[in-house]
Amino acid sequence: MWEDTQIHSLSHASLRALIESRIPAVRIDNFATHEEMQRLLAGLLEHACRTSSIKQVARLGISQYEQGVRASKQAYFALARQLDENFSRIFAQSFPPVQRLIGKLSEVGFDAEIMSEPGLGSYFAGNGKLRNGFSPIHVDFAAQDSDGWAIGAASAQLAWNLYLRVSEQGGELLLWDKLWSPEDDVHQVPDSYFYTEAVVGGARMLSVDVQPGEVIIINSRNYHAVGEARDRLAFGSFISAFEDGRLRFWS
Ligand SMILES: O=C(O)CCC(=O)C(=O)O
Repeated sequence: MWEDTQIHSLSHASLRALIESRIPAVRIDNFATHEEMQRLLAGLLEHACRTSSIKQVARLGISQYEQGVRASKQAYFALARQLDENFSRIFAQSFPPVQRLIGKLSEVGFDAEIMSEPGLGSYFAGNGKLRNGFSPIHVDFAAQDSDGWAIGAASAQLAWNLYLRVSEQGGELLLWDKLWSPEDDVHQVPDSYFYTEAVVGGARMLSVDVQPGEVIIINSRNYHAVGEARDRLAFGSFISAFEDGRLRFWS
């Protein structure tokens, strides 16, 4: 349960509290300059491969669930190698957001790096998400669906987003003080990863107006949603937290 409803600045203690779901979110202001963000945004829109899970979100990149769990591990890691090349070029013309965040987590005392799978190499980490519409209530927690993948052994999962372009209206990030547990699945909408509002009935909710240039990190096992948005572009990935303290990035 949250100890307060504040968004905390990044420190070892705040990130630890987020991993334990004791606070709703951690914010890093001024993560990138306007110029860096414009270049990243342009590079992603022009050069990144596009995939999607729902029509409201064009994913500029790939996802372990869509291209991995629903296809195969081999397919995901083969794509990951292609995208590493594609994205290195985009980052060379803008800046490397994943490595910048890894640096910031290391500075506050975490063992942070990109996730790897024994025998298959590094996961892909860092997608653009171009949103037109809303994302209903959901969680992102690999232990739910990733048996046989190293991320399935994580004890907690975070999601971070750098907001490159925000919606003129709406597009708020909605967070609930409730963690997913298996018995919640009676509220899951059939054939989707969304849940009906009954799943968060009675839980505290925080609405966050996201700002361009900031990074917000959430515990993605907490129920969350995004309000109706136009042309909202966020860039981010998941971070698995393991019992031994390792933080590992992947998408
Ligand atoms: O874009 C956001 O603010 C959060 C998006 C989201 O649902 C997620 O990262 O899982």
